[in-house]
Amino acid sequence: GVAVAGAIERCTAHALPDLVAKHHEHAARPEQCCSAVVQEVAAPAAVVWSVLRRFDEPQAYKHFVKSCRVVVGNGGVGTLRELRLVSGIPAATSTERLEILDDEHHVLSFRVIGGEHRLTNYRSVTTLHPSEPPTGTGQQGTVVVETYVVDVPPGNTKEDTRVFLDTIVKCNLHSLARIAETHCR
Ligand code: A9S
Repeated sequence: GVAVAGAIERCTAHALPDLVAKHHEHAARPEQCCSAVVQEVAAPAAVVWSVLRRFDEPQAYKHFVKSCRVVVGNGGVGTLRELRLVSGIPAATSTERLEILDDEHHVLSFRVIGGEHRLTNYRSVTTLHPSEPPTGTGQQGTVVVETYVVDVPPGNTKEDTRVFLDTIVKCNLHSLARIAETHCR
């Protein structure tokens, strides 16, 4: 899309290493919204990454996913997955493409390219950052940063869209944290 000067909203997670900060710069057009969610984890980045990087197994930590089938690829960039979602949410399926999988810098990005739901042009980027060990644990911690951009569905406001999607992303990252922390016990 064409960027309209002055009407562009930029979502940048601040205070990140330059190398990964650039991945979080989504330029949202006026009819889009973007946001950032941060989650602390009491487990080393390598452990968090081992769960996050499995593009073929999102149901390991995303509670809204009932099942996942890889339709193209082997888990690397370009892999396509088809999700079936749990009942009770306004969506049934989602087709998603892996855009970035950087094992060295701990960057993962995917895009929603189809499915029975109302999210058009959803793209998210997740990065991991080593942090101070949470007091008492003695082991390295991790800060997870996830940003996304999406079209605001017709009939919805930016604010509603952001509240809905932030809730889902927070749930996912909270669950990712609990699972990584369990791996370390
Ligand atoms: O899966 C994610 O990482 C993030 C989101 C926001 C997923 C959204 C979703 O899977 C539902 C939870 C089903 C909500 C899709 C693709 C559409 C929805 O409406």
